[in-house]
Amino acid sequence: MFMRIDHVGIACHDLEEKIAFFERTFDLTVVARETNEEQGVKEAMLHIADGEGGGSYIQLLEPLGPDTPVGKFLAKRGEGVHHVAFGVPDVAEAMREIGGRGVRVLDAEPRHGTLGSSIAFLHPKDMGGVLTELVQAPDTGDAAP
Ligand code: V0V
Ligand code: CO
Repeated sequence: MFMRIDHVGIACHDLEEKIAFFERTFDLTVVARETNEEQGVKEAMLHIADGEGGGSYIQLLEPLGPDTPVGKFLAKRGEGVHHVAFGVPDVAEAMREIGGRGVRVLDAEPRHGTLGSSIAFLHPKDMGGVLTELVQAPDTGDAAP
């Protein structure tokens, strides 16, 4: 079901400052920046590697306000790992399968994620304390018949 780790999401107060730290410390490169109003974040993806079905990344997340998932997380826990995202071939199917195994799926339907992806979240309380995201990479046409 899980093909790879798509990204690890890290909550921070200052996106630009954290991007500069990752660039100069690990020689990582930003491949996308996006503001996602629905998710309440301003985020950047830093490329780690390419793999089957898509790449893997560090996702840096700055909240758009205090009453957002990342804003609440920062107030409660401070900066650090916010979620782990797994690549799946079909997010709707993964939501159905995992939901049927007693894990709360936080989204009724797939949402818009970064880099054109489709995403859904699983409740951290059902996932050993780890907020978990499912990611379906955009259809690039590579797999066309
Ligand atoms: C909250 N909790 C967490 C957590 N956030 N535990 C582990 N990891 C996290 N990130 C715990 C929190 O400590 C509480 O436990 C409990 O869950 C309830 O938290 P809360 O602060 O009262 O907040 P809620 O219940 O209002 O919301 C928590 C959930 C919410 C997880 C339901 O944050 C959510 O729906 N998240 C999914 C959307 C999201 O995170 N979007 C931002 C990333 P105690 O203290 O009661 O024990 S956007 C993204 O990744 C994008 C766009 C992308 O990849 O493309
Ligand atoms: Co994410």
